[in-house]
Amino acid sequence: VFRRALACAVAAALVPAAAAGAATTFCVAKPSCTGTPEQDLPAALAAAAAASGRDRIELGAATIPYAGNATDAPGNAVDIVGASRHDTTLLATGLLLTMQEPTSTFSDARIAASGTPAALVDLTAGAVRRVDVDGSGTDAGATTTAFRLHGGGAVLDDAVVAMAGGQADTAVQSDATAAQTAPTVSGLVATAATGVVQSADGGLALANSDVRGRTAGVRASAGTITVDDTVVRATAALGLSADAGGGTATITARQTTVLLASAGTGMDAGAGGSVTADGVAIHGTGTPAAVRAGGAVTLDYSAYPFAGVTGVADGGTTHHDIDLTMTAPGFVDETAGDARLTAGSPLVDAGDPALTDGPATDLAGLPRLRDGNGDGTAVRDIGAYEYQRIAPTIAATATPTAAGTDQEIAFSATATDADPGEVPAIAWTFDDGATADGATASHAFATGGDHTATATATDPSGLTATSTVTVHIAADNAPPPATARGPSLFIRILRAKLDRRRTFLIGVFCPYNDRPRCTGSITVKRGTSTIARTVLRIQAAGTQIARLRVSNATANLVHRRRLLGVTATVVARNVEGSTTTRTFRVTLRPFR
Ligand SMILES: [Ca+2]
Ligand SMILES: [Ca+2]
Repeated sequence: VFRRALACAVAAALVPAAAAGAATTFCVAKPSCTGTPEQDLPAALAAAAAASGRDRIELGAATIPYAGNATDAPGNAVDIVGASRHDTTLLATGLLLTMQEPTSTFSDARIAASGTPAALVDLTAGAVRRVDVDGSGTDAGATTTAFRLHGGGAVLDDAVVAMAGGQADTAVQSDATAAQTAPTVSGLVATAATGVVQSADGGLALANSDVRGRTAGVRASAGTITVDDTVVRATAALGLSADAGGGTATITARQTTVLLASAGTGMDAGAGGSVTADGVAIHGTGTPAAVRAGGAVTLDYSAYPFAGVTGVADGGTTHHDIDLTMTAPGFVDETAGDARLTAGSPLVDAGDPALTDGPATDLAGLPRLRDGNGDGTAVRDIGAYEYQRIAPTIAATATPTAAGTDQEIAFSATATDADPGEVPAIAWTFDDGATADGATASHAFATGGDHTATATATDPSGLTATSTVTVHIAADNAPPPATARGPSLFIRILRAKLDRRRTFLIGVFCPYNDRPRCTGSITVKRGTSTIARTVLRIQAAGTQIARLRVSNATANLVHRRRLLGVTATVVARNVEGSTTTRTFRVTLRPFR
């Protein structure tokens, strides 16, 4: 609290000094802007440099022509803000923006490159967020670097960089030196000849990214790159490669997944290069790790096919590694490039149990340190994604929720699961002891009162959820309410218990508005066999008590079984000839 109060006091003290020329807004290609219109980005940055205090440059939802490099010099604090990465396009045939002021920002725009630019954004300092690069329009032979990072703690966050195919281009290059603060790159989705490269003796931190390199995904030719919670895609290419050619170059990868295809190489170390893997999964068609002369690869708490490793002194045998030679990694959909983990994956909870620091979230932004196997201890998984082991949810319904005894009720349940690819199994239990499997079930209760049906969802990790629905069963064997187009009949089962003459009684009321009469029949069936039938001839606003007689054989069956479910169908016409048909269940009971 004291530090915060002090910071506020310092900020308050600074305001009067900056207020003289504070917060001027300049606008490029934005007619609705309330600030000062400027011709292009270089002119806007020059105007901001002439205005004291922190300024803002707003870029409109437009395609803005290239007007040469714009430089944000140290001391010129500015926020360059576009409409969005989809709405503001900056064209660039050469270097677009040089940022040197540590507190300046550039956000929410897209850069469309053409020609043969050497680089597009050059960051000595400052932060770039939500700025995409489309390099597909560059000329053949272009060696464009989308983002060039130096020291000063430059930040690149949430960028989608797609460079042209077949060229020697680079998404992100850092040449920070050991004396400078390491730049950080996160949320990068990159496709280029080289995805991310460190080329001086400083450091670079890469996290939460998805990098596809046509030649190499992540490469250190000097210095050190740390890679966390990242997917590297190596199709006929190198995934993580360190090769200093004289000095030293180091890559330390943690909780990273390398997907190989077309004879790619997951981890590669040449002269002076060392690659250290802790919690790294490597799988696909190719070589998981290869060491050339003067290089070193170290693997621990990692998973890869042991048989494919070449030149690693203690490959797989002495550390806590998992052999994927004969075991699948259990990705959600490896063919589609989805390396999230499923419940049965051997990578779940197979990371370093002693590792309790590091990033709090995985590549999907979900929590690290989850107890994925349910043994009570939360341990990091191997790879970029953490299996979450989230319980399913379920909601059950019944149609109808009120019915007569022995009337079939349709039960339905919808189960969901937040873990990718998990489809919970559904099972039903009814309070009369009956059971059923599947999302839907049909069941009739034989006795009146409230009854329950419970649906249970079970996911592949064994976690469950239940939902119970209550239905009311009318004890008097009453049929369901009417849905009529013909006469609005009222029907009541007056007596379902057989008498000595083997009869039972159903009352049918024909209402006044169907005058002068209703005519029709009642047919009672057991299965498809008719066991009783009588005709209806009811004067308007009158009731007929229909007496239905069953055979001796049926009466004996009722006597033996004590309860016999049958189906009664009432068909009644009014004088206009409109017909109402009503079918309902009747449970016959024996005389004795
Ligand atoms: Ca875990
Ligand atoms: Ca689940």
